[in-house]
Amino acid sequence: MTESLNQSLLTLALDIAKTTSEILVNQRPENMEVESKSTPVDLVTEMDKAAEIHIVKRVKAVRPNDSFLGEEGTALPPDNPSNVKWIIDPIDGTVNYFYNHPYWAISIGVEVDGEIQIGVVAAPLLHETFYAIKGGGAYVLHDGMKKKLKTNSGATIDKALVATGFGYDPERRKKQGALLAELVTIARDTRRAGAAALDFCYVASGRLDAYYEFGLYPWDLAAGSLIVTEAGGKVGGLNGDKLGGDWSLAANADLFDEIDQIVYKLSQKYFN
Ligand code: LIP
Repeated sequence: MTESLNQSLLTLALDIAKTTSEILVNQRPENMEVESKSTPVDLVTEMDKAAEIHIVKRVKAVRPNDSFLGEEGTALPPDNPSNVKWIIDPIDGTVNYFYNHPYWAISIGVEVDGEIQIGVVAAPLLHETFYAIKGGGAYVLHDGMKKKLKTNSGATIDKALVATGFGYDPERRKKQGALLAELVTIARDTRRAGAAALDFCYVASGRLDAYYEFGLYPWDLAAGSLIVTEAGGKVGGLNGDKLGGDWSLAANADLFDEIDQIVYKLSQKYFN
């Protein structure tokens, strides 16, 4: 039963990611309305809201009792909730979208009975859709071709390409910058591209060896974390914590323990 439910949820999520991509690319206004959230540089555009409304509407049309956890909070709880919850970041990498910078994605995670079963991350301007089904592997669709995803292996921190991201609060960015300034002297190199969901997918596809960040929300990591684990990688918090707390870490399985302890020690130095 779970397998056929998961397959139908994946099919629906992939189709919704496709129609949402079409809206975000084809209807992107030159002068879009934008508001700020937690700080003046924490943006939400009219298209973030429009995309989330579209996603919720499409799901409700076929699954009216499902629940939602969306970054823009546009969905009302159903009267008689099912065991399925959609965890949505309609535009992950909003600042990039606002600047027409291609590194942004639609992230859709689907939980069944509280456990993530489906992850879909679509990057329309990069012509790639990453997806995974629990126990079924992780894949990327690129211009109609499907490729199975597998993380890197065997990296050590001095040969690791590590991504991270920053929050929107200046005091938090000060600490994040100080931690990165030390990490960059230890790792092969670092990247900060601005979309957590895609950073997870890049670990899953071997384009990064690891990705860590402080302060992610469930919608930033729901889909991407499943894609990493289904590609053979490992995700978690730091120092044995589960994913979903203050810290998020994803890495290939060989590197995870080493980078976990390095980032953990740096977090104790710069975040306390
Ligand atoms: C973004 C994350 C990114 C982080 C940004 C921002 P948003 O999410 O994907 O990793 O560094 O500060 O939080 O706000 O664009 O959905």
